[in-house]
Amino acid sequence: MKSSPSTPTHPLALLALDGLLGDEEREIRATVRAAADRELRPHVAGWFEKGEIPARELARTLGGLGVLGMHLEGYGCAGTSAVAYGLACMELEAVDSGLRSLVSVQGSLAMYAIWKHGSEEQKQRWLPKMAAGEYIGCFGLTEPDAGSDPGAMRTNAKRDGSDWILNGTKMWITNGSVADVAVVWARTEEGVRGFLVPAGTPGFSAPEIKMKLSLRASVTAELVLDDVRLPADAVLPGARGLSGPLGCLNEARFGIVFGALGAARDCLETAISYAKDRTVFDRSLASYQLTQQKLADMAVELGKGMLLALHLGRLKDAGELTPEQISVGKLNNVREAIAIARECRTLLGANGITLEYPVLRHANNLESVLTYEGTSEVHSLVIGKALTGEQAFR
Ligand code: TGC
Ligand code: FAD
Repeated sequence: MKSSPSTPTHPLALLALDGLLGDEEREIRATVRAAADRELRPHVAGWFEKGEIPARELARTLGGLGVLGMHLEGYGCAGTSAVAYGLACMELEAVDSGLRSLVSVQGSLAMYAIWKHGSEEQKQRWLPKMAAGEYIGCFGLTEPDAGSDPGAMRTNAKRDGSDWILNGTKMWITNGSVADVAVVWARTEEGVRGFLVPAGTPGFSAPEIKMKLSLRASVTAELVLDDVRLPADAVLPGARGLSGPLGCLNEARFGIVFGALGAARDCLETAISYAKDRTVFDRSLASYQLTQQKLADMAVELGKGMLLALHLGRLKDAGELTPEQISVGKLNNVREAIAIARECRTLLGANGITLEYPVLRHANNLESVLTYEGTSEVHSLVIGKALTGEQAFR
């Protein structure tokens, strides 16, 4: 005789992980989740289908919510813990990786670069309005022929009197065509340096990249710099060498460690609910052992990923997090999130391929997440170098 079903446990409640969060962290998470469910989730499938987002309106909404540069201190930023920032990323990515991308690039890349390396004047000029979502920023590191190896960049800046002249092309730049300011990394006689390029500067253009099958609810653009003349005060005074941009990547990669789990959680919640409702061969799909094996494996990976994210977050809040540890988190959590999204898709059968359900949208988005902010191969090599002391990049 079959026993009657008991009350289901949420996958993340299985390990009672909420007990590891502080009250303020739980409150921030609840606020972001409620706002995301109210203002973003109802529209996201439509944005994805059209391949268009109302970027300005979204930036203001996210600024109003306080998530833009939320882990930074001063200049209109909230100064929250790293864990709180991670949880916000998770809630945003539970809606769509593209929305978390907007926030990552604005707060952890463009704002962080200015906050960390900018002059006081640059910080006052850009940060408060970026925190409010009135200005949008982008971060141009990748080039058509220099992605995993940014040290091979060709974009260059040459001095002309006290001015700088920039030439080159950046590729795959999130927020690029809607940005008010682009943080552009260029080769100079003094090594790699960062420049603030305001939109509308003569010689600067940002054509949007279309026909994407992933991150369709996100703006991606090329940045073209054709003899762009910038004044002396456009350079970020605090950044010299490749460690400048790579240090910014640590911030955004950390957000992804949490964010990717949001997408995975949304897929798993959807799959569990679907499996309980769907009847196959006269019984609920959820009642079959093969289904439960899939769900159990996914819940275990989601819980392990969450433990890892929280551990890294606590290390970051203690000022002890290393780039190699971030690589462990980014590699594992994105790899598991994409595996979960793909497995959930199988449980939804044909319904899984539509935008009626979020799973294939998440899986497609996670293809980008697997590649950007350091590909899974790059993070494996970072970990391999830490383990052996030998670099295998070149
Ligand atoms: P290498 O010789 O190892 O290092 C050059 C200098 O940089 C320092 N460094 C770091 N500093 C801070 N944080 C890190 N994670 C760092 N990694 C290296 C290093 O100490 C050295 O400093 P110094 O003072 O001695 O000069 O550099 P390499 O050329 O061998 O490259 C290493 C490698 C492959 C790990 C690195 O280039 C890399 O991470 N490649 C991946 C590139 C990448 O992730 N690009 C992302 C672009 S932005 C983006 O994708 C945004 S997506 C949108 C979104 O986030 O939503
Ligand atoms: P490549 O570097 O050409 O890599 C191709 C393949 O080779 C990968 O599998 C890679 O892992 C592998 N590979 C590379 N080196 C090695 C090696 N040494 N050993 C073994 N295998 C190797 N960049 C920005 O600067 N700013 C942004 O805002 C931004 N937003 C993005 C948004 C989207 C939607 C996407 C898809 C990308 C974005 N990027 C951005 C670019 C992203 O960071 C790069 O795509 C990424 O760093 C990989 O570079 P690549 O695409 O040139 O691939």
